Amino acid sequence: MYIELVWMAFASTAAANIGPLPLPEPTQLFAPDNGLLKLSPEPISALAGALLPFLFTQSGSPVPTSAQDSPSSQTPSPAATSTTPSPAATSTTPSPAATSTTPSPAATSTTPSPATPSTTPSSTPASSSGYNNGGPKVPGSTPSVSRSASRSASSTPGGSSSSGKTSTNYCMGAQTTQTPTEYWLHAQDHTGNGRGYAPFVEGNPSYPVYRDVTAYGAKNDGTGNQTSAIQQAINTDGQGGTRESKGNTYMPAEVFLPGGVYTLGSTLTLRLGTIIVGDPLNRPIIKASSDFIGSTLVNGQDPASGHPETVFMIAMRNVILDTTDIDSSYSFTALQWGIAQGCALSNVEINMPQDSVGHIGIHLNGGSTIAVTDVTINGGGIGIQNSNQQVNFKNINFNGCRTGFAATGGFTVVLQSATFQNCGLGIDMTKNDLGSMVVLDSRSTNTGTLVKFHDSSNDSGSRNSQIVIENLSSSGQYPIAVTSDGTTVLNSQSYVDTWIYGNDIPGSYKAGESAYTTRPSTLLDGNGRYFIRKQPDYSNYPASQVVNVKKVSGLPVKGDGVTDDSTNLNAILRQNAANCQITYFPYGVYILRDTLFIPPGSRIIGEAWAVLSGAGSAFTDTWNPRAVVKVGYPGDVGVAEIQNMRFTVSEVLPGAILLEINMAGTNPGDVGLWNTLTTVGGTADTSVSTSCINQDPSYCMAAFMHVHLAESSSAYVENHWGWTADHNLDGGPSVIVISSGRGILVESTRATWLVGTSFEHNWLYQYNIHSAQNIYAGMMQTETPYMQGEGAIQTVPAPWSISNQYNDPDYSWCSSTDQHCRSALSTNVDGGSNIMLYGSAAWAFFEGTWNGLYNTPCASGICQTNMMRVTNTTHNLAWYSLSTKSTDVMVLDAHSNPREYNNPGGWSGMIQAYRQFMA
Ligand SMILES: *[C@@H]1O[C@H](CO)[C@@H](O)[C@H](O)[C@H]1NC(C)=O
Ligand SMILES: *[C@@H]1O[C@H](CO)[C@@H](O)[C@H](O)[C@H]1NC(C)=O
Ligand SMILES: *[C@@H]1O[C@H](CO)[C@@H](O)[C@H](O)[C@H]1NC(C)=O
Ligand SMILES: CC(=O)N[C@H]1CO[C@H](CO)[C@@H](O)[C@@H]1O
Repeated sequence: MYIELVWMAFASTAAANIGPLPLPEPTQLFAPDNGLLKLSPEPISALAGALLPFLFTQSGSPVPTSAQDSPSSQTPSPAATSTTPSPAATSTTPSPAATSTTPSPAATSTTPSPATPSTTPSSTPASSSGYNNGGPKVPGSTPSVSRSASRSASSTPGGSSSSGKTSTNYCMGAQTTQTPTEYWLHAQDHTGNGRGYAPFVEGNPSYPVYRDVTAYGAKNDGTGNQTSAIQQAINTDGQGGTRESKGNTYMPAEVFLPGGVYTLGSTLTLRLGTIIVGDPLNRPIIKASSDFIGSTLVNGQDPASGHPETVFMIAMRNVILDTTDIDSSYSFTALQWGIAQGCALSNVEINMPQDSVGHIGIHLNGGSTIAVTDVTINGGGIGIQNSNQQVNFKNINFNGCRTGFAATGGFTVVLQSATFQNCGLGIDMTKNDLGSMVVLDSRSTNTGTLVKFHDSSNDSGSRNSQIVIENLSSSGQYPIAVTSDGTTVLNSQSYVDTWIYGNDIPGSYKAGESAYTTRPSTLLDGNGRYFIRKQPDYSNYPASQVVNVKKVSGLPVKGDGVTDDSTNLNAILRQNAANCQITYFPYGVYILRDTLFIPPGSRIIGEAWAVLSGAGSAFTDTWNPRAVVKVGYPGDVGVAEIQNMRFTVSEVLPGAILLEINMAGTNPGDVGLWNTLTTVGGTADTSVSTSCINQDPSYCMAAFMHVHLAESSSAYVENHWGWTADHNLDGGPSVIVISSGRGILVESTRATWLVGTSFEHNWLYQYNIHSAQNIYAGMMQTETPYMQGEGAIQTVPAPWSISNQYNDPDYSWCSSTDQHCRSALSTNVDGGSNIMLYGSAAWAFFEGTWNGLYNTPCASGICQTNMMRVTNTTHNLAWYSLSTKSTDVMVLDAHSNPREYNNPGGWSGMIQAYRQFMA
């Protein structure tokens, strides 16, 4: 009660302070970014590998970002640089233009520029199938005899129905309208047999996965200084020691904050493998005291990992960060979030002083994370300052920030469903340190210029700061786009369909061109935006509706990394679906020797990325691959929500499909994944991490495929990392050579949303979008396996075989010995229609054999011949912001085959609008 009153008081003050005019535009007030980023850009995981041998022995090169390390840490430092451009600024950020390995091109005049086909609006709806059209749901427009159906029959788990379809659809729609007084997670058994159990923590069977900060003495009444108590809850190993510098995956900590106000007097530092969870019924406020020592409230970038690109497995959700008691002129950061893949930030609010010049809400100080979702930022000098390599920001609300989003580095950003209200400036790209920005489905109200940016149209060499704006609505008083010198290049207007500033294919660089994008209606919500859905927290369910899989009588489940839990878990999932109950997986490594079938009516939530791990002979036959986890049978319609889970293999399993989704929902998002991972090797819980040391990848064909979105599926996937490991996160050999067959196969025709996903180091491709229809994807990040290309021991497809059943690209366009050509495609778009892709970040770094040192870039500067491919006349393919590194042909499409050479920007090549197949 007290808390709410405090916040309401603040909110009304805030409202009173905001006049009809937007804040004045700031002058430059960027905080200097991490000095490490002065280095020429490194591969995402490179620094990880380089540092790994030292991970447990203090690397000696901690990132100098924590407040304690700063010389001015004894008192908050005034924002000396806030009213003048910071001289250091330009030299401390990476230059995306550092493409010294690419030939220096002559602009884009060498590309043909045929008439652009898509500059007129289409008056017909793009799609006639799907959710927005009413009537019974039919599986797309393809013939009803489905390949996936026949294929799936052969991979039916022994213990489950063998029919092609689940007979009953359970638990449709919303389940409860109650408002419980206690969050169900808090009410779980956290000390008895039902608690999370980390089987790979040696010698500590009572290691506490779950920590309630109040049990460590933290007070939530706004008094005192709670930093040390909460830090202790994060740090403790449960037996008097610390988790600090103890790796990523075997010692997870889910740290729960009940509602209330936690006042901190110094920086709280998260550790690898830490999940901060606030009570969503009463989001806890983490508040900087007025006498705070330091300049960062919460540091998510564990200093022990050395570089932001190696900060894996950190998450924070359901919290409010508050810096309103810190002088608004001081340089102060609410959240330092220089982190990597496998991390999550969701349902977070940040409150900063109004009219601030020095406060930053979230500072993504480097790193390589994929998604930041559902964040509201009030006040402050800068809402988000970003130099992360590639990020999908989704549903971000900037209210009264002097600058909403400040780009200080990185290569590509998708800003989806952002709102700017009462801000001085929406997006600042004047530093020219960001390659590309897509502003999608966003709204600007009473905000100054939406985007101020460096005009790279006449730059020689790399052209950065490229922009696409699509589906923007604006309250209209202020210009939409203005260049650094103040020239308005897109006037104020209430609506922008599509506007392009950057490399355009077919054609050449467009210095501001209006265009139209035809969106399939089935992908849209009621407001004409691409459908999005917030991660469910089940806060309206009483604890009695939540079933802990380790507490079901008669169906014992261990999660101990040894016992086969598949039979009992299958029974529990069937039972929970039938009873409309939520399935809670306390942390554990749940071994599956048979397929785990997730039936319609399932709601599954893990603690700290609970692990489902395939094992044994069911998954060894590469000619008859089987799903380790299978969501529905082809044709099933229902609810299947899955979150905070990791899917993996506990040994080399060439016939394992980690996750197969066949189910669709009645409504968009009924089948959804939030904050999930598929991993193959690299973690403490699998023998793949220790056994795969032969340089010949045929010795370690560790999984058939990460994820299959089958033809009848319709899924919403937010923040998923599909990683075939290039290094070990938690000890083991320093060189591992793992070959997983495939990343994600997307064959869905009904509607698919991929909001911030990544697939790395898979052998035949990262994304294969085959005969698919109605696909939305925002930010698809990939890396090519490090042991392909020139000098590779195995040449694609070897050691794998092309599977016609799974519609593999067959590389028949390459000569049989051309290893540069026979390197994994980042994204293969094969036929299909209505494929809407926003933000690809496709990186290649190494070739030949893998030395684990990250120090030998591809000899010619070009690792592979083709990065993307489009074939079989895809209809209405819109591909905005396509970034590649160290490839020759960016898109092999048999039309213009655009090359990096002609489209320099970003890490090496960038196409801001690829509209070759839009119709
Ligand atoms: C808050 O506590 C931390 C940890 O004990 C301490 O380092 C810091 O100085 C305290 N802050 C203030 C303002 O006293
Ligand atoms: C870029 O060059 C073109 C052609 O020389 C010229 O017309 C245009 O004004 C230049 N733009 C800027 C921003 O200098
Ligand atoms: C694409 O074209 C190839 C070669 O023409 C053909 O074998 C394949 O079946 C086609 N795929 C689709 C999805 O039509
Ligand atoms: C945020 C925004 O501008 N949304 C628009 C997207 O486009 C549809 C029409 O296709 C508009 O109705 C929305 O307002």
